[in-house]
Amino acid sequence: MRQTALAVGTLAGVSHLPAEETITLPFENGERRLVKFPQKRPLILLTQRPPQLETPFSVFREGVLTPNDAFFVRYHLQNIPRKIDVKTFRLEVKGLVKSPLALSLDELKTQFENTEVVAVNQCSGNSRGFFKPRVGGGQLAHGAMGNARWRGVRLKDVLNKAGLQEGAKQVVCNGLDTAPLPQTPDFIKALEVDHALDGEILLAWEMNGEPLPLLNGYPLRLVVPGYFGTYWIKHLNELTVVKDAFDGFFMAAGYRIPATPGGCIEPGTTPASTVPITQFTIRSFITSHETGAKVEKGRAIQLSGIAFDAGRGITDVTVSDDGGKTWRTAVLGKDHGRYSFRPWTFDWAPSQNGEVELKCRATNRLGETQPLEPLWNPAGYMRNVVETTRVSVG
Ligand SMILES: Nc1nc2c(c(=O)[nH]1)N[C@H]1C(S)=C(S)[C@@H](COP(=O)(O)O)O[C@H]1N2
Ligand SMILES: [Mo]
Repeated sequence: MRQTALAVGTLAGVSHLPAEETITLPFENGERRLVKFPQKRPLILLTQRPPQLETPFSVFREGVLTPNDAFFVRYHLQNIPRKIDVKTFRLEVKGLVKSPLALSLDELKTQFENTEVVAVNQCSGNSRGFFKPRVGGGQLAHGAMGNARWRGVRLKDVLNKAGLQEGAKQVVCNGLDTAPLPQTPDFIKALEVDHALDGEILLAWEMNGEPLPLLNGYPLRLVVPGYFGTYWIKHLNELTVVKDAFDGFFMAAGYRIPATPGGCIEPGTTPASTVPITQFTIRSFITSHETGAKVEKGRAIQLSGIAFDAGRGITDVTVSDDGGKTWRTAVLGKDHGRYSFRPWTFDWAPSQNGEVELKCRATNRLGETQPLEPLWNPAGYMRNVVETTRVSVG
């Protein structure tokens, strides 16, 4: 199947829904508008220019894969591509390589083995709106994550075709979006060469069986399983192999966490030193019910949800219906691969009237689990505390 240039419309085509189309997120000042962008259903608006859209949490009830039209959108720079012609699009591979490449999408698809992975893409700041004390940055609820089946080729195969030269240290990854002003840093990320060659990272053109939506990186993006979204460069058109650690703004200043074992520090303090953020911490969510839901006393129902980690493998999810005093084991659902959301279910018959605190907690193959009390860092990254869903039984 040959892809033609995608008619995406322009961002001038954004339609604003009537003002009553709002959603209230479960933290202070959580009132948000829902806005419809091209190829997207109405999503929670964070910013218009650049587009930053959050997935309404109810979407995670629809299934283990997040639909493309509901998948969250994160950009940093105002100049995002509005229309891309795949006929002229090239991925350049340059720098410390033996033979520089400029590959069309067709060449990528036909010259390298195609492969797929189901993997979670999650923004470092997912759930930032729950941080106490509050931190600056997009006040996100839990919808800056999504799980999709990505199809593409291995970054490793493309780098090996170019041939790395002696002394290669990092692969610097850049996309078509640019900064509005010369003094604004471009959004560029770097991967360690060992990571880039480990065979897990994909250059993907397809998401859930369809070409990537424009706002999720059409025509090509990096998929870095187990790593925070910041590395998943969209509209990827440049890979530059370098011999020194890349020191662009988004590696040297942005997307860094305290250099402490869990990347966290005492709330309200400043870290002594920082390191770039890397892999996901383990998380789980109840998706069948949201805070405010009403359930019937004595009537058996099923709670369901998702768990994920950096790819170690979820081994266990437990559920509490008494605010964390006692825990019982949930049943794990189909395994879509170690980087995917892992669904789980739990049969429950609420036995007491009134408000009930439901919680779930995941554990992985390494024995890592979620903290019962929230951790904190100044950028509001990597939240993974056991979450609470308050339902009323009556
Ligand atoms: N070109 C480009 N790629 C990018 C970004 C960006 O600003 N520009 N943001 C990154 C960040 S921080 C995240 S969380 C993910 C979000 O992916 P999505 O918009 O497809 O959900 O894209 C990443 N890739
Ligand atoms: Mo992000």
